[in-house]
Amino acid sequence: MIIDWIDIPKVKNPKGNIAILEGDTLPFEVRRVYYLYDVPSGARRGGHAHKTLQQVLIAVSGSFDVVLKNGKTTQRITLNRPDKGLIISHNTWRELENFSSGAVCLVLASEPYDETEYIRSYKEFLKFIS
Ligand code: T46
Repeated sequence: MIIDWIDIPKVKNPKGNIAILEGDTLPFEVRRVYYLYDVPSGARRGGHAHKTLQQVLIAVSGSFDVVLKNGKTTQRITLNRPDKGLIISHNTWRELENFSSGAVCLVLASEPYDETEYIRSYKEFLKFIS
């Protein structure tokens, strides 16, 4: 099983909800935050793995699909709830697609950006994890 979730604690209110990420809600210390937005319909993101980076993806608005591969199993999941975080550990190939209009993918990452830590070829990925 590749898919692993975090239920993000929230304070519900008829005037609107608050989802809170603090303390040990996440399985790692957050060292970078970024988000994908204005993704055109039909665009595909990802298509790579990380050697060490861990991330949590949250659909803070709209929806999109994430395909995860570990070399043995492929799983597809739709992210469409701002109170659910998808944990993607290192050594996991990810592809993001089917972004709805207005979708925002918030990403909490365990490390600063480092291009040398990406594996952008699926062939290399299979070699790396074998
Ligand atoms: C991931 C998915 C969900 C930076 O300069 N700093 C950054 O922190 C990031 C994330 C990207 N960039 C640069 C590197 C490329 O020149 O932005 C450009 C686009 O990056 P990339 O093609 O990697 O974007 P995505 O959406 O395919 O992937 C990103 C993350 O890179 C990746 O770790 O898991 O979002």
